[in-house]
Formats: sequence, structure tokens, C-alpha cells
Amino acid sequence: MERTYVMIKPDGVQRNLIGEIITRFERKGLKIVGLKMLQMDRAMAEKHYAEHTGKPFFEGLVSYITSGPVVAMVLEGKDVVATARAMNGATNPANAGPGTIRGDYAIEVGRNVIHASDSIDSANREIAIYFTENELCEYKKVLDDWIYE
Ligand code: DGI
Repeated sequence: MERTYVMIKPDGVQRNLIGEIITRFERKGLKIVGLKMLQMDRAMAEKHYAEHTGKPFFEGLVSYITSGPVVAMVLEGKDVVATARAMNGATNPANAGPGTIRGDYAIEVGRNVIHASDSIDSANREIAIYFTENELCEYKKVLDDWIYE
């Protein structure tokens, strides 16, 4: 089954959205297989956002993402990479539709509340930054048969 890396950013934690956001993923039927709170340091931020190194918004992005604790999680499910991205909405909340997390809870691109991997390769790379193999749980849920045909 496919896995993705999802992270509630420092603004999501500060704005008391942890429960609300996790509830959305749970209600969708996605399975949480890894979950923790941590504070990112600069090295971790540079690793996560390596593709943006040197861009005008990079320093602001690093400062924002290291400004407070984040909630890191690994979600599992059919097509979960695309599903989590769709549930998050567009990178710039101004373009994120209602019903998406960014559409409902955010206004500016530099405070967009949530992250989700953009491909299976990114997911594998990002999961390895935040979780060791034994921090991820493989388990069956009784509801799986009511979620998957
Ligand atoms: O995968 P996403 O988070 O949707 O988007 P991304 O990987 O292209 O960019 C990572 C983060 O960097 C994004 O959530 C917010 C920030 N970012 C991206 N483009 C811009 C930006 N921040 C500012 N201020 N301006 C941008 O153009």
C-alpha cells in the first residue's frame, strides 16, 4: 500500500488545528502508520526543502518551518500521495478551493499550515528524514473492509 509524508507546520500547531487536520485524514479512511511531534532545526529544514535552496523565499521558509514544533505523520492508503495533496489544496491558499485544508484554514503561501509529499519518490525521501523503520507501524484495521472493496 502507498505511503506519504504529511506534516502540520508550526502555524497549524499554534492555531490549534492538529486535531481538526488529523480528523480529516482519519475520516477519509487513510491509515496513520507513523506520528510524532518534533521541532525542526536548520539542517533538517535545509534537507527537507533542498529543492528550494537559493530561491528568494528560502530563508523565510526555513525560519518559518523551524519556528515551533511540527506534527509529522506517515499516512497509508490507495493513491495516498495524490489524495493527501488534493485534501491539502493548492500551495498558495489563495488558489486552494473551499473544503481543502489550505482553502479552509490559510490565507498566505508562507503560512499554509500543512505539507504533503508531491510524489512517491519524495514521500520515500521525506519519510526517511523524519522516521526510522521501527517507528512505522504495520497493522490491520477492522474498518479496512468497509473502506476498500
Ligand atoms: O509542496 P508544496 O508545499 O505545496 O509546495 P512547494 O514544494 O512548491 O513549496 C514548499 C513550500 O515553500 C510551500 O508550502 C510554501 C513555500 N513556497 C513555495 N513557493 C513559494 C513559497 N513561499 C513563498 N513565500 N513564495 C513562493 O513563491
